[in-house]
Amino acid sequence: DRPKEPVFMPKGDNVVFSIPESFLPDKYKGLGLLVMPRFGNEAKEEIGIREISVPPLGDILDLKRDENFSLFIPKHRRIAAKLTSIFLGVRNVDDLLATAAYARDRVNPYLFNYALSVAILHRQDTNDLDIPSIIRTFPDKYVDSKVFGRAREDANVIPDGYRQPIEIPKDYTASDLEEEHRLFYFREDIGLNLHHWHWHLVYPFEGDKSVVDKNRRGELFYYMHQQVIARYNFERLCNGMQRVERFVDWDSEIKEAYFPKLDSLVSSRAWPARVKNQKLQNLKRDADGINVDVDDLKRWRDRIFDAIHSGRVQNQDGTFTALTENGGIDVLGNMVEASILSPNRELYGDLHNMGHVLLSYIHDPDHRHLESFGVIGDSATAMRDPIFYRWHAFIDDLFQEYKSALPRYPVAQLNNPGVTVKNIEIKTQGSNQSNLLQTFWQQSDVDLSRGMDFQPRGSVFVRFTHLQHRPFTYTVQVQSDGAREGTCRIFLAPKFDERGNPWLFRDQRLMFIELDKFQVNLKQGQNTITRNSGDSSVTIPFERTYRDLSTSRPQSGEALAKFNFCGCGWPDNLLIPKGNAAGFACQLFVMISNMADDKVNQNIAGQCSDALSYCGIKDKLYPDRRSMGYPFDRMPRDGVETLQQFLTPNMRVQDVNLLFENKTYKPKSAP
Ligand code: CUO
Repeated sequence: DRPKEPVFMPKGDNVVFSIPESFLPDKYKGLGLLVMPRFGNEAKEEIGIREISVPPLGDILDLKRDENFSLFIPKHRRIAAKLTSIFLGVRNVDDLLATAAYARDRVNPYLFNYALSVAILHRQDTNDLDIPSIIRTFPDKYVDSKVFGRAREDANVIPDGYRQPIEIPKDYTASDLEEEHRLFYFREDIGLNLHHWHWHLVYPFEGDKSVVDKNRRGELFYYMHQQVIARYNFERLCNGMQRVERFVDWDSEIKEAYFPKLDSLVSSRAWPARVKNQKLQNLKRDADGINVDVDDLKRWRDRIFDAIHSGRVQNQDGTFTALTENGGIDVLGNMVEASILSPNRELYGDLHNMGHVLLSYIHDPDHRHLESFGVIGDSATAMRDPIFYRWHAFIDDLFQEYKSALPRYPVAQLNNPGVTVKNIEIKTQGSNQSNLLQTFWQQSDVDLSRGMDFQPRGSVFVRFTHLQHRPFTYTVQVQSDGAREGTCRIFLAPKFDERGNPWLFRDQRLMFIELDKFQVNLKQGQNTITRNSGDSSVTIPFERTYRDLSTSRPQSGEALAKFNFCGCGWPDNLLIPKGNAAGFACQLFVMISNMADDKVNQNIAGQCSDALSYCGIKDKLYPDRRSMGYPFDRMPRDGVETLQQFLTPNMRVQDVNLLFENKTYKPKSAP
């Protein structure tokens, strides 16, 4: 809480840390003895910090407290890995607390928050500890900077309990003159950006191998971001736009601009804008230790294409490893991102990460204006900028190039003999019409006060507007010739392309967004499977996205514990794309695959596993043996041109209408 206030000031619900005088930063030494007791009197609970000898922080302190921090910048990654290692290495929770208390007022607040969060996520003895959502600590990364002026005013003048929520207009970053602005509700969705931040927190690409080396993390990097692009394209079609154009010509001007309207409370600077028609330029920023050319990016890209086309990668020691049918995508994911698991960072470089960096410094490539990076340089804010999607569409295309070279799934790898899907139906709450999905605007309130330093205590709520859908239920009728286990896989895609023509399967397969995946136990004969949209394996509930910021706090211990992986998950409010006011034609796809080829034998009891599709399960194997994206991750077998031709009896498709109601519901009044 309150990242810039000294550690001895009360935090959270009036907890105060009593720290040894020797831990104080120099400017409070001596003075500390005078000010600490004063704040101690305000607090309800006092936590004593042990005086231990903390390892030297060294170059971790090179990043000043009022600078911005980005994991994409190699120097920042290195010091983040160092600080994380320090937090991971201390013997017990008491020492971790002491080390954190010592570091907190010395280290850059963003860096401190990141390293401590990763350590808490990965230490055994902090397994059950709740890491606060980043929007609580750094609300400035998520909401219009105008809010903070008003919030300060309110907090100083109006007593706690009488303050009204400050309303953020739903589209504050641009006007309708900008076509790309139609997608503001997706790009700037707070829950979406929180998901992305949390995903990268759970899957760091640098640091101790024990932290980075997770089951199928390279493949999950590919799949989670592939789904982001599929979902973004879906939204674009709903808005009468074309699919996003891959950013492939790196010498061309970038026509889309982005003006974030965010100010950093930590650095007291505005996040730089990206004006239109800029070109990538070579970076030479000595202060950041960055010296990278556009040509470096091109060489890495070409070598990666070579590896894809030759079906093997060259390791650091000169040997070669084949990109195998199932494991190849994992190697490639680590190589493209790139993580420390890349087989050869010298040769294949750091393509995806450095793309973020080059784009984020496009306004000041040689640091002559002493400007920091733009929003695409931070995983907490990157998804706001349209260029994020153009860059990731290029990255995804690399993976698709590899996937399209893989053997096609023969019928035997798709069908589930004896199992036939007979019917699918969607029922939306409050509607009598079958196979209708409905979306609308909803307002919600969050409390930002815990991220606002040196303000009077008490809550400061802001009210923001986001997309939402009515809850719905799937009912699937399945005929089985015996008792069988299977995996029910549910996807949705637009029925027509941007010109209104029916799709070729080879293109439509990339438009399918995963809605749910769960196990079913079939009995012999007729089976009726029902499933609620709120149980989706893709999403986490709204309350968990916002955690203790929401007015409706999750109160049970069960819900509060195990937040760690649980904070990762697609926001429930964006499960269903927006559709449009006339009704947008979609196809719902349901498949019951054969469990014999899906099953991963492990016990996941007690683990948070309800957003497993994009996030995996903490400390466990990815709970589905199939390639991620199955059955749409490969080109179709010979002779299959349409979705209908692709279907085997255990699959079925249902037309669904996606209707948007252009009405805004106040908090608690949602239908
Ligand atoms: Cu998630 Cu480019 O990887 O942002």
